[in-house]
Amino acid sequence: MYKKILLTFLLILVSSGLAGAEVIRISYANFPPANTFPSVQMERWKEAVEERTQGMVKVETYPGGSLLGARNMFRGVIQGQADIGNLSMSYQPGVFPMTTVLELPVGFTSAAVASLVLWDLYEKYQPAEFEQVKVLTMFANAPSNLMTRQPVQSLEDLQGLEIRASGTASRILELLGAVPVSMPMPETPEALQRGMVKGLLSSMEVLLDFNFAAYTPYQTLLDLQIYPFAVIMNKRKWDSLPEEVQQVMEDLGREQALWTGRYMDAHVKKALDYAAENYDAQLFELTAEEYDIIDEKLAGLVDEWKLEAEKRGLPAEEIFSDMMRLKEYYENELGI
Ligand code: DTR
Repeated sequence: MYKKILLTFLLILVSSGLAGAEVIRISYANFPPANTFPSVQMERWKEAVEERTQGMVKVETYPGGSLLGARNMFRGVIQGQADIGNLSMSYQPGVFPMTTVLELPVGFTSAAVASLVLWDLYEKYQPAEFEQVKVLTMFANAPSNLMTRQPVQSLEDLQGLEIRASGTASRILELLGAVPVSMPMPETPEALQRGMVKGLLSSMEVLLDFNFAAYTPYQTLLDLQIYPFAVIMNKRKWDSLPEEVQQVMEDLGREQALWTGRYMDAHVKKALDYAAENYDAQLFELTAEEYDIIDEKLAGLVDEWKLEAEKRGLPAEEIFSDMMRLKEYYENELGI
């Protein structure tokens, strides 16, 4: 099958006279370091595109904020400072009213399911929040858990604790009695080392990828919200690409979402082993009663999102019920 696609592509290439065309160079900006999952997926996407276009396209990757940082990624791609950029919607509260539905604490149990739900919702609703760019793929991290410098073994331990988060996760911490300190992930290591925060609420692969296991050897199992990401391309750059190249990228959209989700889920397990082996990390669980109290305290977030989404002209009820339907479907489909 793959050989057939390859042959067809080569025939199109030759017939369209593109065979001798110049290499198309594309810059791809990312905000976290090269070893973190958003940058690892970037390298996989680069390899897939270069291979499937038979070298017609050369993707130059810029991890670690070396071209655009977390806070100026969206604007930077729209203005053409980078052809492609990877952004985390939670860093710009209010800018992405539709896709932040994925940040609600609705019990996602894996990044793979959350990534497919996010991608399908984006494809169906084509939200106006992304109309200035071409969206190449979307994905999510694994459910967020607490990683702290000191043990948090009860909700009482969490009261008044400064915890780093972003987007809806900051609101969640506020409702649980912690003190949220909002910042993009790359600013978290310094905040932890300087004692500005006592921990963070995010997916636990960062115990390995940012070596947070060294600073936050205590984890509390909450399995709360996920953070949604988008990989976007400058519209003028997209329009300039040959149709065959655009087709390769279109075909990668959903595939890359699932690849990244699966990578993330496997990487969390690796990170927990690393933390236990190297830093004697301890993973605490709360009591059943406390998990019920958390559900009660966070119950109002869904209505908060619906109200804001309706105000922004979105079919909130329809989007939310689609998300829950897709979540159940993919949990069964993927068996996770
Ligand atoms: N939005 C991010 C989610 C995240 C989880 N792991 C990483 C690694 C690198 C960058 C971002 C992330 C957060 O701020 O938690």
